[in-house]
Formats: sequence, C-alpha cells, structure tokens
Amino acid sequence: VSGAHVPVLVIGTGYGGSVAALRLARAGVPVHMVEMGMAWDTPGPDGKIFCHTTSPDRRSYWLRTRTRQPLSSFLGFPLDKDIPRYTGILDAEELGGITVYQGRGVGGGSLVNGGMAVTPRRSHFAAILPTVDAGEMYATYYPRANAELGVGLVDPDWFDSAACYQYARVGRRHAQRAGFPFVFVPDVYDWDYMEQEAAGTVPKSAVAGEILYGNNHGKKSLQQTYLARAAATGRVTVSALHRVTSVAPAPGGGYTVAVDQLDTGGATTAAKTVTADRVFFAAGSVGTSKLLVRLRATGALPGLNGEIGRHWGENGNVMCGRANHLWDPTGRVQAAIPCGGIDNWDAGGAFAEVAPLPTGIETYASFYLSITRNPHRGRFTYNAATGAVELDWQRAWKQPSIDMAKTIFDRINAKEGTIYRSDLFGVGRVWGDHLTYHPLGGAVLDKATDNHGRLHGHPGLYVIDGALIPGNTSVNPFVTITALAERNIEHIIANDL
Ligand code: FAE
Repeated sequence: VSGAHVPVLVIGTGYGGSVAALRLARAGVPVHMVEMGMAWDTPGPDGKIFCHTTSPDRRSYWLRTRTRQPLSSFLGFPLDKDIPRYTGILDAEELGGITVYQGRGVGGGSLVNGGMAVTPRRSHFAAILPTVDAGEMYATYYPRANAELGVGLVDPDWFDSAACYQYARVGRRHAQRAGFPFVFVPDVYDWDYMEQEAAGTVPKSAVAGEILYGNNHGKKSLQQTYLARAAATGRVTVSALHRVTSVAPAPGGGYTVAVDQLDTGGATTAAKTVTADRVFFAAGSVGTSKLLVRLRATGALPGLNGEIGRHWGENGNVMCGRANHLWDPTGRVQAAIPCGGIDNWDAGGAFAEVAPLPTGIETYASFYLSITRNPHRGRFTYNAATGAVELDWQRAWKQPSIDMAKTIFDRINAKEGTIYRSDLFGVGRVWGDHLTYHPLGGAVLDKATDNHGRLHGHPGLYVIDGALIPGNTSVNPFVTITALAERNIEHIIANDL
C-alpha cells in the first residue's frame, strides 16, 4: 500500500533476502519483501507453472522478444526463437561484454538454478573473505545453511546404474583416466523423488530435462524452504511484480523507498512509496550494485563510499563441450540436475561440473560448466548522460578462465583422442565465454559495508546478498551466500534491533 510504514523492507527474494526475512520474522519483526519478478505459484494453460527447457514460451525469459539460450546452436542450427515479451523467469541481462543470467521471481536464482549446493574448502573461503571468522562459518553457519536449504547427495549405488546419469558416468571415467579426481556434488534436488521419476512412478521433472526455466517437481527452491518458513511466521508479506527504484533518507528518520508496480509486459502501472526503518538490499549482485551505484551518483544516498560498484566478478564461469567417440554415448535421457564435478582447482585453477545436455537425442557430447580462478574484476559506473548503470567487462578477460579450463580438458582430450565441440556457442566457437550464471560482488563485505553488511554512511541500510562476495567463491555460490547471510543477520538482530 502506498504511503505505508514498515519496520523492515527487503529488496529481492533470493537467498540473502529469504534468510533476512526468516530470521527477522522469527525475532518478532514484521518484514515486507519487494520482488520485481512474478510469484510463480499459478499454473499456466498447460497446467504447469514452469515451461520446458526445450520448448521455451513467454514464461522463459524476462522481458525479451527472443530467447537467449546459453547454448545458442547445435550441429550448426541456431536454437533461439521468438517469444512474446513477458515477465518470464530467466533474465539474460546484457551488460557490456557479458550476458549475466539471473532468476526473476519470488525465490530469485533458486527458481532457475541447478541446485548444486557446494561448501567451498575452508582454505579457499578464508582467502576470499579474510575478515570473516572461518571457524564460526564452518562450525555454525555453513551447517545451518545446508540444513535449511535441504542439501543432499545422490545415492552412489543408484548413480552407478541410473540411465539418466550415463553422461555423468562418462564424465567420471574420462576424468579419472586422465588422472583427475571426480567428486560428487551435493544438491537441493529431492534425490528420492528423482529415483521415483526414473522408475516412472511420479511426474518427471529433472529426468524429463527441466532446468533453466523452472522445475515443476523435485527441486527444493526457496519457495519450499526459507520462504515457506518465513511465511509460516505470519510476519512476512511479499509484493511480487514490484520493483524498487530508489531508497533515500526520509525526513522523519528511516528511509523512503520508491517502488514501481509492473504488469506482465514490464510496464509500470503504479508508482508507490513506502517508508522503512531499515532496508536490506538483496536484489542480487547485479541488482544491488546497480541500485547503490545510481543512488550514490545521483545524491540520493550521498554517504555511500567509493567501494560501491567495485570488485565484481563472474566466478570465472566458462562452458565447453567435447565430442566423444561412438563407443562413449552419453545417453538420450539426461537428468538435468548435475551431480558431479572434476576438481583441478589447486593445480589448475578450475572446478568443472559435468553438465547435462538434455536434448532428448543421443549427442555423443560431454558438456561442462567450469568455475575458474579468473583474476579479472569489473566495475559498475553511472552514466549521467543516459541514466544507466554500466559494467566494464570485456570478453577477452575470460582468457585466463579458458586457460584454466584447458588444464582439465586438453588433458582429457589427449588421453581419449577426442576434440572440443565447436557447434554449441555459434559456428566455430569452442568456448562459452560470453556469459555467467554466478555474478558476485559490487558491494563487498568490509569494503562497501562493515564486516556484517551494514552500508557505510547510512545507518539502517544493509547488503545481504551475493554483492558482498568479491567476485569468486571457488565453487557454485549459493550455499556461501546463504551461510554468510545467516552469519550477518544473527549479528544484526543481536546488535541493531
Ligand atoms: P538472487 O537469487 O539473484 O535474488 C535477487 C532477487 O532480487 C531476484 O529475484 C530479482 O528479481 C530481485 N530484484 C532485483 N532487482 C530488484 C529490484 N530493483 N526490486 C525488486 N526486486 C529486485 O540473489 N548457484 C549455485 O550455488 N548452484 C547452482 O547449481 C547454480 N546454478 C545456476 C544456474 C543458473 C541458470 C543461474 C542463473 C544461476 C545459478 N546459480 C547457481 C547461481 C545462484 O542462483 C545465485 O548465485 C544466487 O541466486 C544469488 O543469490 P542472491 O541472494 O544474491
């Protein structure tokens, strides 16, 4: 309701926002969450909430008239197609030099991601966030995050025989033959449900190839975990299809938050203001960075410091495929939830997840998303002429990532006598170096904020999402984002409220 006053307003409903909402509500504080995407709680005309990976419709992309699939071609055929402009679930946001994929809707990235729930090795965490007590993180906050998110491991015996993981077993064999450790990767997908999918006793989701545009069954997104528990407190309200455009000090104390209500075509249907005693920025690395950079540059939040918009990275994401021999088929049916990876981080700077290629046909291809120790960092700046926030990032900055991924795949190719696929990212392109799934940084802990996420210069403003992490987590990021949010909100509740 326009003109309302709330004790706490949370911008965004991804991991950071959901942790903040649950913990504040359990501490007795009413919380209002504002989410620019849709609620994703109502089935479409086909009876399903989410559309399928191989038949993207208007539900697939955020305000685009053509899909922007991570794999843009296959055997030389372009895969993208026209779709009606709609507030779909996956944003392929073009930021100079890189396409940043993000979830849009109540649940943020948890709606679209692969659910891979990885706790980094402690020494890596300590190097990334040296001012955070790693002892506390590994004793308390990582276990808490893993428990709340419902993280589990595939049953290794089932894995060994399941047809839908043939591609992962091929990935394991090739890794091990080249001398690399293959590790199982935990996930928030319900593994018992997946076994039933494979047995044909329940409706299929992962086994039918659902991923990227939402899973209709089996995946424990934030809607099933943190947000469900937050709602159960009775103290949390959520406004979907509402986008925060400004936060500024209110005359009588607290902050005035400007919010646009959107229709499903992306047009603003109402402009509202709310006052809040405290505001948590949880709009994701890109969303939080863009807001804060603009609010600082335009003088709405003049106290923010010069660290705002800095130390942004893409977790070194780079994709590639390999062409296998005819005696190494990867399977026509592929579970869309990855469950294993190749760890060459310490020696080569790369951790590669063995990813599915759920096309429904035999491709004889192995596909990988590598996380690498890319040292390059981008920076968000405000363009006063256009009023846009821009990211400086160049595609050439992915070269270290490619070199690190090659420490794994050149060796596997040499051992197997195989080659890279060059038909997946446009004709002749071997490397998917134009994108990231893992934006991180832009309002980094202990730089733009204090050591618990309080923004410098404006008491009552906090950052609690992936923007706090300086560009890399050495593994998939959401468990770390969740655990850090658990740590920070516990401290904030104990000291600020
Ligand atoms: P996030 O989850 O992005 O939530 C931010 C929310 O804020 C979104 O719902 C936005 O719509 C909303 N928002 C933004 N701006 C505004 C505004 N102005 N007003 C109102 N609302 C706004 O942030 N990570 C893993 O660990 N494992 C995986 O397997 C994995 N797979 C991925 C696959 C894909 C395709 C993608 C895109 C990501 C994947 N990730 C994965 C990354 C992970 O989802 C991401 O790091 C987290 O979702 C980031 O969490 P945050 O809380 O920072």
